[in-house]
Amino acid sequence: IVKLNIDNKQVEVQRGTTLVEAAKSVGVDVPTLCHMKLDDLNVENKPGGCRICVVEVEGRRNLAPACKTECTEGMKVNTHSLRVINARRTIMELILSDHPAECLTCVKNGKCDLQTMAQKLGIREIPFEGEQSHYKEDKSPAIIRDVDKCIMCRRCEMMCNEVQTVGCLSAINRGFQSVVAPAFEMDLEKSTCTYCGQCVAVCPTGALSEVDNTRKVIAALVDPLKTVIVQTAPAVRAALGEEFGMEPGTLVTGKMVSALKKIGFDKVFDTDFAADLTIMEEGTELLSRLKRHLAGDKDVKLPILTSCCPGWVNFFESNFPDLLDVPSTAKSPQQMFGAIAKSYLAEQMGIRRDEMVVVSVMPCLAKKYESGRPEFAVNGNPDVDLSISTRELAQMIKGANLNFEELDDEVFDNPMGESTGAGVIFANTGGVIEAAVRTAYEIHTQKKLAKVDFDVLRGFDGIRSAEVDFDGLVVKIGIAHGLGNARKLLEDVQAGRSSFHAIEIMACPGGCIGGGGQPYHHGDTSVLKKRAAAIYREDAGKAIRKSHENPFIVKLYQEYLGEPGGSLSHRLLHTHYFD
Ligand code: HC1
Ligand code: SF4
Repeated sequence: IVKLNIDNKQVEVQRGTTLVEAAKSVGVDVPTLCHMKLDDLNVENKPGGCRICVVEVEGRRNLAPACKTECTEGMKVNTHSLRVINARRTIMELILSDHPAECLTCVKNGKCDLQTMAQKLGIREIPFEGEQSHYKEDKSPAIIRDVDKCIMCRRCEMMCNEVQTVGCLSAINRGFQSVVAPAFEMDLEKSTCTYCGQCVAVCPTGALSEVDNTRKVIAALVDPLKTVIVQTAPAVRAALGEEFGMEPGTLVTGKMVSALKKIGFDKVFDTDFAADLTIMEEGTELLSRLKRHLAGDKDVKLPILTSCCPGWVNFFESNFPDLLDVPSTAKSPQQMFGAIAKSYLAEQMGIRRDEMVVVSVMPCLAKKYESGRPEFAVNGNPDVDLSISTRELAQMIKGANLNFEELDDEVFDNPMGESTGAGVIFANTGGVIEAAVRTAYEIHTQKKLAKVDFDVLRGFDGIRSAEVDFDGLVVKIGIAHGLGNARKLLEDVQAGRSSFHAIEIMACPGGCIGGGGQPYHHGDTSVLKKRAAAIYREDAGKAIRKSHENPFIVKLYQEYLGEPGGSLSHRLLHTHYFD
């Protein structure tokens, strides 16, 4: 224990605590730009680079960066002396001297940490003439790097290297030329980037952002020759409200549907419907692999890995090319939705597939890339035409001048808007496998589950495991979220050490609720837990909670697909992977 004084407040902290953390513990907010601590992920970014957090420590000649300075016994700290404030203003002026003044048109306008800090510090002019470096914009199918706006905070590196272990981003060059970039300054598209978007989620400026598809969506909506339908991912409803000042964890399903209808979509459907469909296909595949395994078939691949997360698919395709036949071949719900919409639904609506535009609203940036994969198109016409993020949808709602908070709740259209609680919980880490278990258990045992909630599969630990008894058949389940955790489970599979029958992997911490396209959490990971709780509430309130009981799914198989895993299902709903 160390005792010190911060702004005339007595503080007691553990040895090794930094001043910024100690100050926070007594309600003193030391401003920071580069520092970011993600409690639930056990990572902290403190390169001490921006110097905005300098404070005055009695007896020391120089100001001390609070994020790098450890507390010592008897320290007397002033976090806002005139000397401190003056220094912070000068530091900010210096940072801005090497930053494009494009705030009005920047993607981060109104949400930029640098802009907010400059505003707080009352910066009115930039007295220094910096050497403005110019890099070319790097536009991938999902993410744009505009590194002229990079302030070298290194938060993206922490996410990419420590949390995701992708190792795509690192600091290059020196002085004014220093930026964060993929190796050899190659374009993101040519690098090992998975498009998970976790770097975008923590970037304080507009240096990393999503590809904006909102203009293309509006162009489709005003085209009289197009029928434009939209699907909304499970996680969007638990986060969209944050963009309108609502508390994290507020469910806005009905308002979201209402807003989409007012914006002008011809039909508003739910990705959750397709999540139920995914369970039918993936659950069947799990049971068939298990049965073959029990029958002594040595060629069967176990564990089966979930395959609905495109960041995760990108990761295993480039990092584990020897395991491409291990994941489920089921397409993701986004892609299953597109495939069914442009075949079955288009037929029902009496239109050609090229007259239909399928838009998806996703918490995820990798979904933009996934929808553009050539195998998910027929004669060049994609199953999903345009994917926008939760943030982009919020932008569209604001652009349409809708008063979101005041909107009445509306319900999804049918037939592709009906979903069960199992489809909803896809949004959370552990949710996909819980949904699969609810269905696989009942199909395998021919018995009704006494309780549909599987608390053993829930939680926030990066790697979790559980055993579920299928009436004598003990199914061993692994769960990982965050690609660094996924890598550990995958290395076990690769080395033949894994005893799991099924593993669920989601690329983003928390699962889709923590996706790279969600409202910014500004380092507060408790936001993710509040969204997760909201998703479980939505599930608990659903009349039907098991995918195989979704009446529209039952009808789809009866009228069109035949059996799960049958030949039409295989053609429309399954895929293969590439190294
Ligand atoms: Fe997800 Fe999925 S759950 S991947 O996290 O399987 O993005 O929300 O839409 O496709 O359903 C994301 C969320 C989403 C798919 C589903
Ligand atoms: Fe790394 Fe993910 Fe960002 Fe790609 S999107 S650079 S993998 S953090």
